[in-house]
Amino acid sequence: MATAEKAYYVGTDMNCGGACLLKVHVKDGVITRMETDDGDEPQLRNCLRCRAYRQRVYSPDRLLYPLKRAGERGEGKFKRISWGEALDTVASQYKRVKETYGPAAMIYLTTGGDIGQVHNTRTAVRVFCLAGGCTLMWGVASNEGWMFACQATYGYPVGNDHRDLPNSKLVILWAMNPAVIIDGCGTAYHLALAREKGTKFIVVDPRYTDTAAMVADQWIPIRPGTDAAAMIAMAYVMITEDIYDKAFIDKYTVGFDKFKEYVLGKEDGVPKTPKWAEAITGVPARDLVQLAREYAMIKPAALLPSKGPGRTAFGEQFHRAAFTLAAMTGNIGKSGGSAGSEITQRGEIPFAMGQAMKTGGNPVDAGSPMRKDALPTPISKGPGLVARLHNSEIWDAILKGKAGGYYSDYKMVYIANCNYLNQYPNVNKAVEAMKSLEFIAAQEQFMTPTAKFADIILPTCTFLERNDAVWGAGPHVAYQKKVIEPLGESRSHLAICDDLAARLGITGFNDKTDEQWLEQIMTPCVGDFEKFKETGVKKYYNAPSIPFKKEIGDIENSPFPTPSGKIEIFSQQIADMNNPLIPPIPKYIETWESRNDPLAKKYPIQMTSTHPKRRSHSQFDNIPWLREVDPQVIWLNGKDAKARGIRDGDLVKVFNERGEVVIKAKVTERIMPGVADLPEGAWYNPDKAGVDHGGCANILTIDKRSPGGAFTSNSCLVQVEKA
Ligand SMILES: Nc1nc2c(c(=O)[nH]1)N[C@H]1C(S)=C(S)[C@@H](COP(=O)(O)OP(=O)(O)OC[C@H]3O[C@@H](n4cnc5c(=O)[nH]c(N)nc54)[C@H](O)[C@@H]3O)O[C@H]1N2
Ligand SMILES: Nc1nc2c(c(=O)[nH]1)N[C@H]1C(S)=C(S)[C@@H](COP(=O)(O)OP(=O)(O)OC[C@H]3O[C@@H](n4cnc5c(=O)[nH]c(N)nc54)[C@H](O)[C@@H]3O)O[C@H]1N2
Ligand SMILES: [Mo]
Repeated sequence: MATAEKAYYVGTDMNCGGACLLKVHVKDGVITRMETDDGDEPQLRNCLRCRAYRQRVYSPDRLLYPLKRAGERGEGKFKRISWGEALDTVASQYKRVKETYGPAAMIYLTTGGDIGQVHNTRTAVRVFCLAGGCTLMWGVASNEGWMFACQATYGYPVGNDHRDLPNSKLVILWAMNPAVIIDGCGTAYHLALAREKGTKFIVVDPRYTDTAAMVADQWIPIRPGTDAAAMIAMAYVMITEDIYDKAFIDKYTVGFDKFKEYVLGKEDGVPKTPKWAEAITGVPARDLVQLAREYAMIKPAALLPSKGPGRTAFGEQFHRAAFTLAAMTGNIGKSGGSAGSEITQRGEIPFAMGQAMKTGGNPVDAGSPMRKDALPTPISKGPGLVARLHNSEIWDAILKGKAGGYYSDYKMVYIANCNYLNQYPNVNKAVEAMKSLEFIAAQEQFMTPTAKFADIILPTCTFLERNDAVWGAGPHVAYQKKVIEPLGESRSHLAICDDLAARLGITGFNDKTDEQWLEQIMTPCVGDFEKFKETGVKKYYNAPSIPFKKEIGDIENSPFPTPSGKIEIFSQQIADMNNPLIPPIPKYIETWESRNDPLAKKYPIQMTSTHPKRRSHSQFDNIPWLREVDPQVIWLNGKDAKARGIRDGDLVKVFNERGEVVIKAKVTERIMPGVADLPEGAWYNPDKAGVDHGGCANILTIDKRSPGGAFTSNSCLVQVEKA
């Protein structure tokens, strides 16, 4: 007998940082339609991606059965097998690799992925740690530069709470684009509230973003990778016009004098004037002067840097410079101000949400020394280990191993929750590396460009097919109800890991059901777990948290957790690294592949790869509704297009020494001349000659990390020609 349709509120989970709320209608075990939060304000409304999620769940391309490779790596030919055979193969390959080459020869590849408490990327880490160890990664693609800068300057990373934005008189969105980048559900809404209150908005970005269109009073286009120069010139204006907050600098910071010497040119003979910065950044000196004056004199003001400019060579310097300006204007620890952080504040939700099941120590990490170029702080302990591979260097490490100076030779990878080949730089090198491995296993929902290289594919279900919980920047926590049964034979992360653990001889891996875990984790934060399950969400209405309010309120008793106890504009810890490419004060260092690089003669266009509106990275690339809304194109300025005889909608070749992409051009004045943008995440789709027709940006990006660990995808020179 047919049952009535029911609707459930479900927190979402797909690597965009949103954790927004879906209203999912279900009838007879089938999702019939999807809406969004229509409950209490502030509503946690979904964007286009979540609203199209039904097409993702029921996509004809979903992987429903375990698969075994039946053709060449990358060819995409597979044969259906049983779960028993799939997991036996993975377990026996891990044991073989560990016994033959040592546990470091197995790399666990993952990105942040899901943010669920029970089903997440840490679950498989725990399996391999308990089974003898594996190589783990460092260098978070999102924001390693920011984290490095936070550790050095403040002692720990902390994000802003978007609910405080309407208290700002001036907001400088330094490449921040919350109208598209949901990272913190509700940020765009709070920008709109601020705008209504009369807050002034300035956007600094090579592109006129959707957010600029929504709120900006002024758009300042800037060349990629040059932001630190602009900020240092702003410091020059504030110092020479004597408009910075000296009392704040004296009380809360160390090392400003050394920075001042550099800014005024006493250190290197080059005064960092607005004219100096104009030549580097392309921003007229008068605009930099005005920006500096406004930021110094309109109070309180929030300079909000996004992660995008940090994803460049020497991206650490951008964040260190932003923090220094926040200190010079005395905006740290104050309502309406900002420490120059991202909008990621979930920290002061009044509960401690545990990580379901601790990871346990990794025997490979335990045997490893520290890198010389890591900060000796607790946060960097993992990333600082020599045994860890930087995300940008993974393909090189696989191809070269110990002979190339890496910690081990690498023979096997286990991939969960990421589309690694597509999402990390230098795809052509990735293809070569993946072909060279002895064994590859992938947990996937779709036949992604990465999954095509796997020997065994373990089909994973979506968040609508298992129980979990997520937290978000509302701030809120949301329940993820299993609204339908897993499709086909797909399974949840934890279910896969349970079976794999058993095959690897691990006892006591998991003694609870998903519900028991959730009850244990969630009860302390939501109180009534049953009610939480029923309503699907709990929103918190505590006062907005202000990063570093405690330290600024009482520095004597609440010092910053830095060696000096203060905000470190000069960092002795960095000085001790003795690396001129990681200077102890924020400096402008010209990036590789800048417009002055000799390579620019051949490849004169600076290419960025921004995060796309219609995808969360590569997720949703195959969803028809979304392809229609926002086709993959490369943005090109009219001046550059005209010089090349390219018209809007023409197919163009985008290439450099690493590879070639053929894609449609969008000719627009919304991007500055000399810069092109190919949004990241489109699926690699090569022809026989290896030319990509999918629009995958990482065909072109360089696999080289910044000295402090930043991902450098926005430092990339290309040439564009009519195809
Ligand atoms: N829709 C959507 N939202 C997402 C994601 C997604 O894939 N899709 N991914 C999520 C994740 S994991 C992350 S890490 C965040 C990323 O969030 P962001 O890093 O903020 O996003 P991006 O679009 O890469 O970059 C933001 C802006 O930086 C500009 N930009 C690039 N290089 C430079 C530069 O050198 N200088 C300056 N001034 N601007 C520059 C770009 O033009 C772009 O408008 O987004 C999250 N949210
Ligand atoms: N050129 C360039 N490259 C970039 C960036 C850039 O700005 N420019 N940004 C970088 C950044 S910040 C990031 S965070 C990375 C992201 O890189 P990835 O994390 O690799 O990107 P996703 O496309 O989100 O890949 C997630 C994959 O996991 C699969 N999956 C398996 N199990 C599950 C599950 O249970 N749930 C979900 N939701 N998915 C599952 C999905 O189907 C999908 O294929 O990309 C980086 N790459
Ligand atoms: Mo990210």
